[in-house]
Amino acid sequence: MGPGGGDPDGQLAVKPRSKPQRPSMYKVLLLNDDYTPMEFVVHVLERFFGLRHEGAVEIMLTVHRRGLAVVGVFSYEIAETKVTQVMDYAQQHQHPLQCTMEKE
Ligand code: TYC
Repeated sequence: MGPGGGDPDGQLAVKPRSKPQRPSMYKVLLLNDDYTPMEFVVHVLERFFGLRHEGAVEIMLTVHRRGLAVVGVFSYEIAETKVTQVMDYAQQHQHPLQCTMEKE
């Protein structure tokens, strides 16, 4: 390519896509179960999602009552990291807590 970054010879193999797209965002969801202690879930929300205690209690109770809740919305990489951190931590403590992600 020339200094202007164009393609004067028309030799690029692939045409540029129509428009640059924003990266997709992903919801991180926490799922209810009958065995994970409420305090553990609150601790997870504080530790990995930076929630204040009151906010963590509120989300935990939403999950407990409704079956699941969105904990946050992140880029793919961050969402994946959060899910892995929560799942590993729950497993270390032998709780069946489940955390998943879903494209927004
Ligand atoms: N239902 C659990 C209990 O009664 C508490 C709980 C809340 C578990 C949220 C998981 O994601 C969860 N001990």
